[in-house]
Amino acid sequence: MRVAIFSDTHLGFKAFGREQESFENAEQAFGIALDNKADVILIAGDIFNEVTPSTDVLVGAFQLFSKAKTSKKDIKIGVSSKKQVIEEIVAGIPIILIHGNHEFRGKDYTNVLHLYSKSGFAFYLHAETAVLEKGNEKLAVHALGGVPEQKALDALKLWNPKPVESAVNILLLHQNFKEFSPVEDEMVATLSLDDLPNGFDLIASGHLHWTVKQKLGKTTFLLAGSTICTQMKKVEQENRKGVHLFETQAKTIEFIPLPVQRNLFYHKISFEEAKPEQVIHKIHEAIEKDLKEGNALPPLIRLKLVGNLSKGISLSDIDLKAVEEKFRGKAIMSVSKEFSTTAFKKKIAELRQIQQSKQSISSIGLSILEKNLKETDFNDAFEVKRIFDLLAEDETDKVSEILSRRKK
Ligand SMILES: [Mn+2]
Repeated sequence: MRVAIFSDTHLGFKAFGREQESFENAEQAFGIALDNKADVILIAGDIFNEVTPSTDVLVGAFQLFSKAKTSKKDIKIGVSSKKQVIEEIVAGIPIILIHGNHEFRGKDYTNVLHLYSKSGFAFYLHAETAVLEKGNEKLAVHALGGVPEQKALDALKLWNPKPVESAVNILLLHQNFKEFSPVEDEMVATLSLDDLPNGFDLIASGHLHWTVKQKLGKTTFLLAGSTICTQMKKVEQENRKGVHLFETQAKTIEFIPLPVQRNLFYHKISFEEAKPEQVIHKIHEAIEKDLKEGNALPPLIRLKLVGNLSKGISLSDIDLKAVEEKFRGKAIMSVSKEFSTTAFKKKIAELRQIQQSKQSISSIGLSILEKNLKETDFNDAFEVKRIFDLLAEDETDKVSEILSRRKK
């Protein structure tokens, strides 16, 4: 059998005026699956961008799924879970779905994916196994929808899927993995590749929007990646969006990229005491270069600006309106200004110096006051230590009396 796998279509994603892109890309993905004569289509979660998609988006998904339903091919599929055993012959090419974190809802609510399984357009599985038969070949798809990351390890252990004997076995997930996460935090990932069960031919996960394929013993592990770029992560820059075709007999995976897709360019530009016009110039330069390399679709350009600005220049002095205007319709820009200000750096350095000299709290306070006064035109107008001690004792009336006496 030939299995088409893709993920994270995020139907209904519409940031930056890209309303049609999730559908255009998903349509290409279905096209690749059908043109290459896939026997089954697996989508590993985040099919929709919202928990409760708009009617337009729901109808759009019905249109997409119906392409597979009306494709001529009869395959036998049986779904078994603790709750039910369904055996049926489906018309067309079966689509198996799991929910992602974007569709995830608590027990008390019906998930949007139920709509497509109840109407016979797809099989929505959660902690269930579907067995597909074509001639005398068997394929078992074990599927677990996305669960909150801190519960993922427990959920997988509790479900404890076992490969079906005499079948090719695929495990489908929608989770993060410690190996692909820059931070160690159980809210971000509890699963590690070592926790994955043995005996499966292929373990494919959605959620992370880039593709990774690697061997775990005899098992092939696949991050399916998304069909649309929603976050402009650096790792997505060299990573094309597309469909994976898994051959169950040869156990090979072929990746077919979507023929039409936006380029993503990621830049981290660092500055040293920069003036606004220098920052703007660098941004122009980067975008012009990207546009030369691009294809017909306006590219996504992510600019991360770091370092520091020259003295007295603040973030609001970097006005990007003219740049945005110039490249409107030619590029989709996202700029993050992450400058650290010189003044702030100086303060940190001073505090560190004082802390290292291990002074008492009150003497630290006095030295900060003295330092700050030196930067004004105070010119030793009063006795600093005396005023400081009076303030420490809450003698504010006396302090204001001394200070106003000075003025006269
Ligand atoms: Mn996603």
